[in-house]
Amino acid sequence: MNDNNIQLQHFILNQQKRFPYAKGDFTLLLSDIILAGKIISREVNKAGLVEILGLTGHENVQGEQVQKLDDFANNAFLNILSKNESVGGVASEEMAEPDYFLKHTKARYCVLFDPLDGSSNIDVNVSIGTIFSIYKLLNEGECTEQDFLRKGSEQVAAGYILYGSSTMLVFTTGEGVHGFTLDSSLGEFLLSHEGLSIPEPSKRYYSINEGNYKYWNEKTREYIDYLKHQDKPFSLRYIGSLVSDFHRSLIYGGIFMYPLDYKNPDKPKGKLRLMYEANPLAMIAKNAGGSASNGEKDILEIKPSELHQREPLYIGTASFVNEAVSYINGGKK
Ligand code: P6P
Repeated sequence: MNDNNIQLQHFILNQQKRFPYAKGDFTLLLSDIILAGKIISREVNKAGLVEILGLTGHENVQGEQVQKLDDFANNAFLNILSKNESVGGVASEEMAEPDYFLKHTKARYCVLFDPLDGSSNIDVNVSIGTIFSIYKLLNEGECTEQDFLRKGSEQVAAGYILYGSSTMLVFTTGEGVHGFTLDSSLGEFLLSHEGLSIPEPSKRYYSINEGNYKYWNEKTREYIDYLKHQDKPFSLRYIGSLVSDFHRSLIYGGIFMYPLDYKNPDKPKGKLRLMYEANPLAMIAKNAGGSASNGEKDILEIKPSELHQREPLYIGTASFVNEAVSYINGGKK
């Protein structure tokens, strides 16, 4: 464990000193995302109490409207980032189109986020998460759709906030991957995992929804069967909440897979979103020595054609990802 007295903001400022061009607005942007995470964490942690505390689920004792957690999380980001003049616009899983902050004529960044991924799991007290991705604007001061349709390799920062047994923020700016744990008594994220690296684990985990087995193509089915018939088989771990399944793969090693599914044989598709799920997690995986693929190419090298584009995802320990992708593309074991 690390020295837990390093606050997240101090850590970011220390990192910023290495970027002479940094004007502090990037640090302020990360601080705003942290604030949104704290606000969402507070709401997520009391979600189960809606009934118990006599909160109607529509209007609480303070007469405030109790929003669906997805909407609440999305609004938390919008309310905070729309006041940050370095942000030219945001895109969200919860919004069909980006929100452009036209008055921010000196903006330098745009932000994409999944405000509360896996939120249906909150009803059964399973961890859920926020995922975010930050790009520098192509032209300072103006934000257009093209600023959002970027390869993941152009991200300047990416991260997630995991609302679990503790609230953790994990992020990278390309200078390693670092984890911070929220000390709710202080209201501060404190450094708990400096310099995370995805291990090549001796105990090998794979993470996939086996319930989709009949919807996979033959090579995918063969590969999963192969994993189960090793002398030393993999162990299956599947939470059904992307941030949790990825976080375990980051800490313990292993591979998370969401293959193409052929429910519609004429139109096979992935489920997970490229821009605000796969790309940010792929940036983290890469900076932690792992990798991420859509089964054909590096996730970070996919040029998106639309904002809410879905992709298959293979992410985690590099050797496991490489083996899986090679096998499902006809490579021999
Ligand atoms: P399935 C949650 O709804 C989510 O978007 C991700 O968090 C998770 O990885 C995936 O869907 C689970 O999908 O089809 O296994 O229920």
